[in-house]
Amino acid sequence: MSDRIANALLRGKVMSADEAAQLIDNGDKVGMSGFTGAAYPKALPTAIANRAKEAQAKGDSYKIDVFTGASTAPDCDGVMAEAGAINYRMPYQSDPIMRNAINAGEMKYQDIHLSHSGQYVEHGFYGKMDVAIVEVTRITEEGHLIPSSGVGNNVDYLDAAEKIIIEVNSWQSLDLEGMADIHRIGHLPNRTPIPIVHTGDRIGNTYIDIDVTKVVAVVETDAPDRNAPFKPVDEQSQKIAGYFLDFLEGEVQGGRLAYDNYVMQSGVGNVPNAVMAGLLDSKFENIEAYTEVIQDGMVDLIDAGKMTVASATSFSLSPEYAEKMNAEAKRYRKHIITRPLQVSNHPEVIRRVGLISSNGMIEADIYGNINSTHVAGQRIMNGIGGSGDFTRNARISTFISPSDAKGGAISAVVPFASHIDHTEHDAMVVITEYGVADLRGLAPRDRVAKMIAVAHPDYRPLLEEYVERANKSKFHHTPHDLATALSFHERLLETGSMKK
Ligand code: 0RQ
Repeated sequence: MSDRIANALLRGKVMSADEAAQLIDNGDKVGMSGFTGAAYPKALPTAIANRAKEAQAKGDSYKIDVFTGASTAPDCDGVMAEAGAINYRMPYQSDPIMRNAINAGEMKYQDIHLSHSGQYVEHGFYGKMDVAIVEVTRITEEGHLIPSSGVGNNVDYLDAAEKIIIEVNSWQSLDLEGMADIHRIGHLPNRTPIPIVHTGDRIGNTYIDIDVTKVVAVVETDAPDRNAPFKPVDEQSQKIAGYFLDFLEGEVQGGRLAYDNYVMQSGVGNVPNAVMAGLLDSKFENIEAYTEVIQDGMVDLIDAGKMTVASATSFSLSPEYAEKMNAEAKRYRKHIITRPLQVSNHPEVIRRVGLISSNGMIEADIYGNINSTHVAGQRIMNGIGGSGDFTRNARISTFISPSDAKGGAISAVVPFASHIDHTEHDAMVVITEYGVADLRGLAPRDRVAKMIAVAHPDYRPLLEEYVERANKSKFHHTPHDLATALSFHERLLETGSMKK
């Protein structure tokens, strides 16, 4: 194993996770690797959770602030949340235990645009960063770090932290070396353009250079990334995916897209997977992804020769595909680039490559405002993630979602979104299993009929009733009846259903 630690100084820092956790103090700000179940530290989170439990048993407190790239896994966010080891968390999570702790007010969470998170640390918005804990696949002789299955905010945290703890994970393939493209966007006021013109451009190093004197511990691990298997594609997802593909076809027919210049960004989940399965049999060729995470569907598109390049910051693969990636990383690295989050999600590049974004949502309102994060305006689900980075800067932004949730008790189309992540100025197209609401070029009142047409039929009469009331307003640009604008959500909280 120590052949993965080629640097002599860092080889001398090898210790157990429990020993390394002793170097993290109560109240520390800790930047961790980790992005959608990949590349997160496998050993330190449990050691930190154990420290918190030991402290609590003695009547003391031990809590840290945790910064990552995005969500992690049960053996990272889950164990630390369960132990009450976290005071503050940013920028994204999707762990059920952590979500409950946040919604119960037991820990604090700031859900922010992923592209902002690294630079907020760099700019000192959080004060000093005490520790960076970063998983790597290998340390070179020079002390350079070879990223594992994701990059996320690692560069920013390694640069900012006073102490560095490295986890060297032998489960991660050595053939991942060469996949990462590490470029620093530079410090203000001397930032220069990011020289990515095409999604596949490589502009940096395959390693992260660090100040090795900051390394206080190196911990060896061999645990797999804990990505969850995808749900099998169901009929509803297939319908939504079908409408999305029809939409793309319409763009080709309208002369706004060609079969060989589709650049995709895709959120993760059931529907995006169905979209990618649909693309396998479509006329689209030479598809490129400039996105946040590499998913199973993209791997299939690469294997089928349909996708030429996928640029992202991390993997988000099922366990089966993660094993396949590890076994065949040498082949895949010709098609896959992992970049720092500040590059993968950078507005400048997103705007330049002209991608079509597609993300999930909690709800949309009749004017096209999108809520991605809060159920009934209060209960956090996951977070905005990179959806804002992509939506705001996409050539065409789409949201794809079932028209209802929780067995029909919740409508995904509501009079007024109870929390707005993506405004009506950014969202262009909303797609459900009832069709496509193409809102481009439409004044707010002209969007209403389109949105109601993609709502679940059970909710259309309630939405029509609302519109009738709203239209009595004396203002006719974006009419609302403020007294009942949130009535769907009120009913949900009172009765468990948005239905009357
Ligand atoms: O809950 O798992 O308990 O059944 O949300 O919903 O329909 O499976 O869809 O997995 O795409 O998630 C918005 C949460 C949708 C996700 C959200 C409940 C539903 C279910 C999952 P259960 P589905 P998805 C960045 C991409 C923000 C971040 C983002 C998300 C669970 O897409 O977190 O876009 N997005 N990142 O029942 C109550 C509603 C609901 C609801 C769904 N209206 N009210 N619960 N659910 N709608 C870019 C990348 O490149 C990755």
